[in-house]
Amino acid sequence: MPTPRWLALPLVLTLALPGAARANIVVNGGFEAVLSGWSNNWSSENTIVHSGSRSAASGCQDPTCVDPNSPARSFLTQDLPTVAGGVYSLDFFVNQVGGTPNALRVYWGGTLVFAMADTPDGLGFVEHGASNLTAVGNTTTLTFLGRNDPDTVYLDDVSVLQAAVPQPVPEPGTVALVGAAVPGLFSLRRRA
Ligand SMILES: [Ca+2]
Repeated sequence: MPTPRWLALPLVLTLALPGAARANIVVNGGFEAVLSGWSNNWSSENTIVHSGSRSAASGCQDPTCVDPNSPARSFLTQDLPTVAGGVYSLDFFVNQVGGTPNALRVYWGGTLVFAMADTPDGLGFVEHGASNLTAVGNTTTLTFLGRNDPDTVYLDDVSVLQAAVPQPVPEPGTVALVGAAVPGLFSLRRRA
């Protein structure tokens, strides 16, 4: 039975567009669905946001808030679906309201990849991130730990994107085969 023409088309497009659009693998990274998708002891806020109508917030007051080994840590965690060995970039917005002491630490698969401390008050939301993050497996845990003794740390618009994957150069024989196969399909269709 001849292969329908519409089955051949996605194959051609895939070959022509190797750098397809990359999707954010974080669920509810903008916290518009409150804290759905996250394991946490933070709160959801609707007053101070970077975008939309909600952000995540912590008013944890102690150095233990950002100690990953402390039961008193203030954590916001999500298990991300990753490709083992894949390289990712992380991006997010933080607003430390109220002055010092404050802190934010970010862990990727249990490894500290970002830290900030004692940000002055009044800066508003500031964009931060980390790049060249390698996935340790098919699931990688992303964790934020937050501290703000005088008031609140706000987090919004968390995204994790896979870096562009270098495309293997097709074997010359493969290209010739595809090139020959597509006109062949069309000619079979005409004869049907
Ligand atoms: Ca938001």
